[in-house]
Amino acid sequence: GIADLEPVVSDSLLALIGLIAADPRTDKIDVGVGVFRDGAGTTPIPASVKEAERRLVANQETKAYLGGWGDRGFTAALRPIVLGGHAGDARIAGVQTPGGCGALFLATRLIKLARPEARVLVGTPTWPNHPPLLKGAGLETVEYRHYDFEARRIDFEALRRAAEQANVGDVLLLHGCCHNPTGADLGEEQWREVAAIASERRLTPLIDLAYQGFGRGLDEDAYGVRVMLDACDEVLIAQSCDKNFGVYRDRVGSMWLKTGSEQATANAMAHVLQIAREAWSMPPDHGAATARIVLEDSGLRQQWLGEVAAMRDRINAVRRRIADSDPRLAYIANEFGMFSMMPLSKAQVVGLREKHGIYMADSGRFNVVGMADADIDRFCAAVVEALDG
Ligand code: PLP
Ligand code: TYF
Repeated sequence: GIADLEPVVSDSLLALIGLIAADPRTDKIDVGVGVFRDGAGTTPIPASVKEAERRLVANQETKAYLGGWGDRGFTAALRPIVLGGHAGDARIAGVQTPGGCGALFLATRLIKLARPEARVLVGTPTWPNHPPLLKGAGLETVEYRHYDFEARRIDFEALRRAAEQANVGDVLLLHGCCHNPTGADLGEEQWREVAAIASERRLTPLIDLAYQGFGRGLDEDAYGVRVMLDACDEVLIAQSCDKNFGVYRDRVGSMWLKTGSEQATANAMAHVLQIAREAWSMPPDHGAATARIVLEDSGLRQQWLGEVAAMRDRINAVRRRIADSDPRLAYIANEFGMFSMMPLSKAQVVGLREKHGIYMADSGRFNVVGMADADIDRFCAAVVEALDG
């Protein structure tokens, strides 16, 4: 019965939020959960988003249901940002979702529905929410090593081998950019190579695009998406606006599907809407409507592009400073996005918490921009001390 359920082993990232809150020290440093913070250490609502929200509240005349697709203007405005030169391809359709998680939910359930025997190739380590999502969908997974912990870079050979050994119809789960937790992204040539294998072996790429704009640039970060769309007839994209619009709790995202024909896509999307109906029926509106207003207004859009660039610039500047603090951390400058793994044991990670009030995940994953500018030197000194100790 309900009273006899086993206790849940909670997501350690989310558990960390509780640990940090319980620490009474005023100088603690939270590099745990992945939210962007500016130089002052706060997670601001971008000014373009704040203004769009004002307009939304002032002008919205009804909150009557929009239907399972959500705000069609939102997906239309997002289309060129995600798909680039493929935006005009009628074989690609997108639906609004509650965040990237909602998009991953739809994509994985669709795979299970269409090809129950398909296996999903997952590079390790990956975002801790990926395995439960895949398990929840009932999909079998095949793990390969994404990250070489000794060399501190992507283990591209392992990815290539896994893709070459996959069965026709298997799914390649790939982080579009800003790999979480390692920051180790594929380069352009590597994307092209994987796309060629996926095309030849008829694999379906499922690209998780949660941090577009936080790595090399808004367009550059979608390079992998575009190359896969060039090469493959069947592609799934789980997209999130929560980070690049700074609307995390509003749950804004989209799921995109490409098949070999417009008709097959339309048919499959009807199934996708059915899957959504069983989970949330219709996606929440506020954040998506806000993002639409930003994208449709040329002034707000320009302002938002600048705000995304500023977030990206801070990420890369802090990476540089950490990398420059010790040769053992130099690799951090070669990675992208908010996350990186410190070469620390769990005992060293716990030591940093106890001695310095520095909170990173047990794995050594830390949020590069979790700390304020004023805390960077202290953070680096404590990490270097732990590495020496
Ligand atoms: N995918 C990855 C790799 C993430 O890090 C996140 C972060 O939360 C998501 C998907 C889902 O994001 P959302 O908060 O939009 O559901
Ligand atoms: O990896 C992170 O920190 C973010 C936030 O179940 C997050 O992606 C973490 C865990 C989770 C949902 C979001």
